[in-house]
Amino acid sequence: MKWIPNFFLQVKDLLRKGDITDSLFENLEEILLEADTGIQTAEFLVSQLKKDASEKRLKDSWKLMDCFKSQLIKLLGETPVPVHFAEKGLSVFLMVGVNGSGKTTTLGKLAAYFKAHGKKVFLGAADTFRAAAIDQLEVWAHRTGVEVIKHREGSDPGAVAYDTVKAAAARGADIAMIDTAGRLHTKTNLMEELKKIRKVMQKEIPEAPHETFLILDSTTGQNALMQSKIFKEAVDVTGIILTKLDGTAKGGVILAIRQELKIPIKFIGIGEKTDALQIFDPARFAESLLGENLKS
Ligand SMILES: Nc1nc2c(ncn2[C@@H]2O[C@H](COP(=O)(O)OP(=O)(O)OP(=O)(O)O)[C@@H](O)[C@H]2O)c(=O)[nH]1
Ligand SMILES: [Mg+2]
Repeated sequence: MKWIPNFFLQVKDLLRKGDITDSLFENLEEILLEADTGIQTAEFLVSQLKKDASEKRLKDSWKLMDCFKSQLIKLLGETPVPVHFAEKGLSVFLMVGVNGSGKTTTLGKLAAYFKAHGKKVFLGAADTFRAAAIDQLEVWAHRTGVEVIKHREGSDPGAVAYDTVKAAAARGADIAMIDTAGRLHTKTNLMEELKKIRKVMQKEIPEAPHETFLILDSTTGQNALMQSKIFKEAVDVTGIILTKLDGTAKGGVILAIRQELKIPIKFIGIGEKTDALQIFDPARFAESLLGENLKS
């Protein structure tokens, strides 16, 4: 599945033909801001391009495309950051994020992805906030042919996480993935609840969770960035999964996250279907910018 961020197309259009002028740089900055890269990142990118243009004495705007691409790669890092697995035995992945960000859907897609790579996967329905959340996870488990551990609606999420890890380990699974609620029905703080889930699973596997994935909805733009800061402080996020990049012009948030938080983006979600998940590969992402012949 090929996905090209909206703002890439806009940048491409802008640089397609014409001279390098001040207003070109102004327009470029505007596109980046609209795409939610944040002021810091937009200004940084534009100033780098201005520098490149004057150092290389460029005249035609399309020649800036290569510079833009290499700046993107510099900003995002050259290679994908791989998923961290346990050295041996069970790897535990915790999914966190505000409600509606795409935790359960992403967990379903990941289950399919890992299963296709020969892994035995268990899912834990630790979003006990509502019965529908448990049902939704079961649908994904059924669809992908993996096991799910659940308790009743309203039960203790920590207990579900513990049982999932324990059952998965006992049955020789490779991966246990724990779904969590985006909000709570009790007065307990969401962050406290997540800390508790982590602590409880560590009774069974001290290194768990091997990954804490923060699921962010890219359509919320700069808001996603704010959320990351809160989650990062509370639960030691190890990787970000950015969802709903299909059909949003806000893809620039990818750049802001990398620049401001220094947490790697490990996967991106580009649709609701099982296969609409990609490993985030910075070089390929930047490459998609140059996918078409610019001079034509
Ligand atoms: N277009 C698109 N939709 C997505 C993507 N990921 C998730 N969704 C949709 O977003 C909605 C919310 O997804 P969920 O997975 O239920 O989100 P959640 O974080 O588990 O939500 P809560 O359980 O309420 O906290 C659903 O309608 C999903 O189909 C994506 O990459 N692209
Ligand atoms: Mg959910």
